[in-house]
Amino acid sequence: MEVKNKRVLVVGLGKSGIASAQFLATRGAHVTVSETRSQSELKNEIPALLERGIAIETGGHGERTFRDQDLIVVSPGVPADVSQLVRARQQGIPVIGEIELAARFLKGKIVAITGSNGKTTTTTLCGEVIASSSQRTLVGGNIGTPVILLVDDSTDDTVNVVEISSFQLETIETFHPHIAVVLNITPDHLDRHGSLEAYTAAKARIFENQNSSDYSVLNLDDPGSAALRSRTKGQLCWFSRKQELKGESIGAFLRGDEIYWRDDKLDQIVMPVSEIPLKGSHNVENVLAAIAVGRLCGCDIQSIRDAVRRFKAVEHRLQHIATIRGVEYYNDSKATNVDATIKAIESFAGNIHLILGGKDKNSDYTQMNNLLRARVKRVYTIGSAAEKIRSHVQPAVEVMPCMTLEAAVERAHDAAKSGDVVLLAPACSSFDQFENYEHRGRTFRALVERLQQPAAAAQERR
Ligand code: UMA
Repeated sequence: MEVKNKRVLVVGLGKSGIASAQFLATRGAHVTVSETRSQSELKNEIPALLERGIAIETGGHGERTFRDQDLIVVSPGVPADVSQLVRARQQGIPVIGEIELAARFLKGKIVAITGSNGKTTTTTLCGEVIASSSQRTLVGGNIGTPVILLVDDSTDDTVNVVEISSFQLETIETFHPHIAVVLNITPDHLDRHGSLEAYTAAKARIFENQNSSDYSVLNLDDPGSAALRSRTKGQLCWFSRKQELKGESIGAFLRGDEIYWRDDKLDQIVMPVSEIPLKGSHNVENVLAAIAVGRLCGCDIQSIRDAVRRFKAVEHRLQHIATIRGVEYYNDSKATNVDATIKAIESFAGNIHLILGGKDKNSDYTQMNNLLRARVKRVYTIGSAAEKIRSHVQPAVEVMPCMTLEAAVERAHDAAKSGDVVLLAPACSSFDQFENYEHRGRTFRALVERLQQPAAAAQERR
């Protein structure tokens, strides 16, 4: 793709927008960026862009800015139906996302991972599994490093392991993963996609450019993922915690307490489940998916097993923060939808003090009620979704409205007894009170660490 001397508009000045604008300017494009935030909010980002000769529109997307462009590159957080984009498409201007832009320059193979939950853990683990067999590996995407930033480091023998969201899949055209994984599909982002069907359709686009020399990795236990078998031309590879693979099927599965890999009608033992150093049955599924990817990339079983055993929980994903007076504190700030929160609760036997809330995504919180009744001692609500959550879950569990994360941590700390768990798994996005889920998770950690200080001082005094 030639961008030299082309007029390119980049929409949105977050991580993807900044990286795309810089990339395009370096390659000689005439770049403009358009962003809804004000100039003062972007005072840290603007100087470096101006230095590169990039024109900047802040405070909204002007109709005229979108005219007379050769190409528009949108950030994933910008909805596809923004009126200026709709009109640009009608005028025949190509509109692509950062992933598509990157795909046109990236060298090597692509392993792409999507799903409603588990993407980041699986992407990180796949990266470690493949790297452990001495293959050149780069990791990026929705996990936090825009894929466009991988381009300069990629070579023909690189395996690019990328986490891809439904938002990013909405604006692909030629993006072609050699291995595409859909971990699971449960309702998420319905505020943006409108319906579960539209959300599923966006996820299924990960297979759009695959052919019979590629692999599509699906979860046999998850109806949403398994149903996508009809939407791909790639060779199917399965993973399953609940069913053994038979016949011609290839994939990773559980038999008793051991994980097996099946290929060429042969079952090979990979490792016992007890060696997985992560909590929760959802993480067994993530590991099965990563083992499947590792085998499809030609990794030997011993290096896969070693990589899994060495793996540490990714930050903000059921991450153990501290034990204070016998109470365990876990940060699962990345549980930004109801299904992820259900999986987090299922990872503990009971006695949970659960912090829920943030920005609602049109979610149905009543789905948690059976589990809340069985395993949660009290729910502490925060953020703008607090009242909706209270009305949905109060029939099942005691609810304490707290407004802020700080108040919730303090109340939970006051109430929890030795053997209890304080769990941040909010089932909502964070944007009402925090910059993002990482900021929310870091804040939780800092609040918990603050609680630790008096405990440590008291222990010293004793
Ligand atoms: N903006 C506009 N116009 C709009 C909407 C937004 O100008 O109509 C501006 C915002 O004011 C903001 C910028 O666009 O300045 C934000 O762009 P963005 O939301 O696309 O955020 P990035 O910083 O580019 O981060 C994106 C992903 N964000 C989203 O999809 C919301 C990051 O995923 C990803 O790590 C990053 O690209 C690199 O690939 C985050 C995420 O929350 C983790 N993802 C969702 C999820 O995992 O559930 C999908």
